[in-house]
Amino acid sequence: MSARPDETASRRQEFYDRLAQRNLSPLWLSLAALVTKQPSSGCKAAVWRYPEIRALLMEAGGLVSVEEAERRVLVLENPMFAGQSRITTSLYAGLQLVLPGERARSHRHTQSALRFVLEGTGAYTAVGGERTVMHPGDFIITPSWEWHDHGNDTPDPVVWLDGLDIPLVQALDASFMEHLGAVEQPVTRPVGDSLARYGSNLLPVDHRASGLTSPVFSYPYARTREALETLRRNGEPDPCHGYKMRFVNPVTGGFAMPTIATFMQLLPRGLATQPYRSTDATVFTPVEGEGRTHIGDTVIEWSARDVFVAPSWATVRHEATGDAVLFSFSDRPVQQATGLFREERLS
Ligand code: 1HN
Repeated sequence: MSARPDETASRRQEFYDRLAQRNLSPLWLSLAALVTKQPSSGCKAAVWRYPEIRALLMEAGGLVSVEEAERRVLVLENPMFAGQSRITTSLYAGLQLVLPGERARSHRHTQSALRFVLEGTGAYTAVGGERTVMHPGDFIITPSWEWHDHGNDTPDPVVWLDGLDIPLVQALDASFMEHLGAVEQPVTRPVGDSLARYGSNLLPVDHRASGLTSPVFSYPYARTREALETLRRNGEPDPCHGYKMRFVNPVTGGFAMPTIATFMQLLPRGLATQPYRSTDATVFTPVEGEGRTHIGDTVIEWSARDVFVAPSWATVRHEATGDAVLFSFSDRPVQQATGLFREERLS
């Protein structure tokens, strides 16, 4: 074969066009982009500042009723994934507002959700017939396919961060959703029931593991904070993470949710952590304090209730200018279950 280069190119193009008509494509043109040497999604380090989003959320409160919206949420979209409702490649995040007197009607879906309370005390979310009362810093779970509705009978707005596995469920094409047909599910258990049953280092004597999600669906901040404080008194921080704990399902010791890992870490004032990277892109929200985080070449200055995201395999270093507490979540359970998770300490 001794064709001129431009002749070769045009014959190939004509061939590729015929392939496309039969829903075929040549792997040799896409292989390098499909199987990369390292994670290379478009996901980019980014930050959303609370005062700015809060103002926009309140504006949304005046423009759209909760009945119309179903959930009044501003979606945090990674700047590289505009229009795709994802903050990382696999996870969704949004800020939700429930105004005084409002009810967000009951529905259920196969997507799992976490709520991390940013502002407001005394609103509630109901799951499994039990209401849980929200305080700033609480981590609350809505398991897959459980009815859930929210209400706010306090005089103040409540704002929380939603984290869902929407892009994961989308990738698997396994989304189902339905409405209860009533605004609220019947309340069948008193406030605090599941915490007493499952969240007190005790389990009901005949409890058998069932379901993939922690039966403790609310992890109050007061308890989490106290544990971190005690750890600080008792020993040295981890060089990469400070005092970092993961939320667990007390029945299994595994992550609290099947698809989303959640963490809380205390960074003492002045601590500069050593560089660390992992394959689980992570969404952070500071609960207390101030600092900055280096994510690859990006430097993000943060204070309480901001939200920022670190992509997969980006090098992360935190610097706490005051005592700081960070909540974070990622898709680590999925990566560990499939043998994909990698992490590296770089110092
Ligand atoms: C949802 O059900 C809630 O129940 C929040 O509060 C955000 C985003 C996408 C799909 C369902 C909620 C959601 C959502």
